[in-house]
Amino acid sequence: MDIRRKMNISKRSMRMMIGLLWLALSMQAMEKQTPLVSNIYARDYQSLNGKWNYIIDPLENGYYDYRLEPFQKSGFFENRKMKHPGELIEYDFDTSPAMDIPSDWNSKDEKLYVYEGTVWFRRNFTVHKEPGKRYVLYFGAVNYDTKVYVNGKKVGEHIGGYTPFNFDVSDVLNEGENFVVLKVDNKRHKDAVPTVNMDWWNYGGITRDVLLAALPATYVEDYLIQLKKDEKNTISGWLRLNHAVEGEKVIVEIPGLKLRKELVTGAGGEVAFEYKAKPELWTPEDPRLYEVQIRTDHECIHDRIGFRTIETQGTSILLNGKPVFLRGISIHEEAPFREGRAWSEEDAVTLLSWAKEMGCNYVRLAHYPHNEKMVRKAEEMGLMVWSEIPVYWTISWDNPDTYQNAKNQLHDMICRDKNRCAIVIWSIANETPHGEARDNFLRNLSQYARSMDNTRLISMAMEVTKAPDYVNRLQDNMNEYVDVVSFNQYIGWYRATVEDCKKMKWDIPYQKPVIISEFGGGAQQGLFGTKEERWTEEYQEELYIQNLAMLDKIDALAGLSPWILMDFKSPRRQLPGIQDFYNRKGLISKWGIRKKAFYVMQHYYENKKEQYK
Ligand code: GCB
Repeated sequence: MDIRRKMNISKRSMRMMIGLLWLALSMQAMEKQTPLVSNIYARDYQSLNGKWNYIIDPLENGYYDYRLEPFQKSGFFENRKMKHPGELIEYDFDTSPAMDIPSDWNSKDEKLYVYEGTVWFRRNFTVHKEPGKRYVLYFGAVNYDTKVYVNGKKVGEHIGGYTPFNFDVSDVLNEGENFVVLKVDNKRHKDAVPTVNMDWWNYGGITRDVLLAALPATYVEDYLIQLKKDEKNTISGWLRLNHAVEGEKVIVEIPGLKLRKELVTGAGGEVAFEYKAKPELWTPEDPRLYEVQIRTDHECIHDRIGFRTIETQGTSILLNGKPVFLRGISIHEEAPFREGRAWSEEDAVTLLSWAKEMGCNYVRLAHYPHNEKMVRKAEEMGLMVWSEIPVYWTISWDNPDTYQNAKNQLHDMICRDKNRCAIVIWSIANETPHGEARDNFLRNLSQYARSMDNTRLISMAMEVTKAPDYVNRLQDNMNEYVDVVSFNQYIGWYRATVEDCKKMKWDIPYQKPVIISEFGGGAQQGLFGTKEERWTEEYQEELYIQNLAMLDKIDALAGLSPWILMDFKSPRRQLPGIQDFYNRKGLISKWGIRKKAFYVMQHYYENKKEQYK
């Protein structure tokens, strides 16, 4: 007997059920996030940066109806237009203001300066579809919770403000005119990553590039090319196509090494390879990058890849087998010379040139993955990189969704940047409160990072505790799961006095290299006085002099990244006339003026460079 009769369902309802099931399945298929396309800038793409119209929607009126049910139809994602004068439509992208993208909305519209909520964005664009091509819509980053619609259809969503994501939109693109609508929500949540509490501006919006890539039906989705672990004379790697095509021919060529390999993909659309080679190794002094080409019958991807080894031995960090001191500085993704988020190559060059001028060979990109241009520029300029996920302060350690979120961000950070030899450290957390749930969370993250990449070092910014007799003790169960023990300390600013630095001792019971991931204090650039007066350049200068002398007593000291290169916006910093919503611990002002302490660091690094020659 037919199942319909058995369950007493009419033919009509049966048809409706099948229809709904089909709709649900196809929506699911449509919304599936496409695995990240590696090295997107080397693909054939059109930029969707530029003017996007936007609608501020604090009540999420464009998403929910008046019963707070999500709209199936009639949401702002439909981008509707009046068809006759009697029609009621209470929004209009065409007559709404426009914003330059990439940007953060806080610095673009006064009304949005401290706004946290939903803003809708829309951009029209034209595509001349080439037969057989796949079209992938790529976002460098959007903060924080994003829903993406193309021509009124939802193509997917993404959580997290600092990592890239993309969707295959081929099936919803029209020949000719199209529109893309984003619902972007930057409200903070206790269970989010980062959580509600942080010391930087929660810049909302489409903060990095938007690209529409036109890819061949079968394309190289991802690849890795690097020195094989523990072997300086072997380059190894793998690549993967976007689907499981067996027998696809791929050529990987490194002309500078006269290497050319013809490969054939296996059943999973993947292939691994190894070359015997003797590349000149990448160093901060000579940041050699090799042109790499990956060719199939349908595409040619260019990359520039450097080769180096990074490891620890006892309390030393070895770069290419030689001890190196990480002469660093911490940097936020904060724009120099204007308000807002940094995102462009020009921003990257400005910030990194300042680091170079200070004598750095290393930068800590805090507290989240920075944009890809920043990492690539650092690599070209000879700066090693610490890259970090925003597992910051008091995360919801017990919540499995929070863990999954942190893990996704870790995954996407490593996935995007695994070919960047400049990155030497993946950092999984910053200043997190001790406890069993936190230990489990971080142990799992560390193991996951290692399973994805066993060639780099793992660290996290820990904290020291105050013990009697001016002893500072580092005690953290996570020591087992990091290669480098790093910690932040603010003696002379939040704790003790600058004078006390002279008496401080260290108790660090781990046989691992130590990086001081943060130290520092605030000064308002141009405010001069005595070294006893807070906020003066002299106070900050003296704090740096005494901290450096104090930190140099740590036997295992292998690097520093003082807090911070440039002043940055933070709602936690309210002191009128001094802070005005800026964290003033920068060694350089927002307007590019070096404070006195900048030169203290510069001098210290000159000496360190000599010592490690
Ligand atoms: C820290 C945090 C950093 C803050 C800094 C400060 O320990 O890691 O995000 O901005 O202190 O200025 O207090």
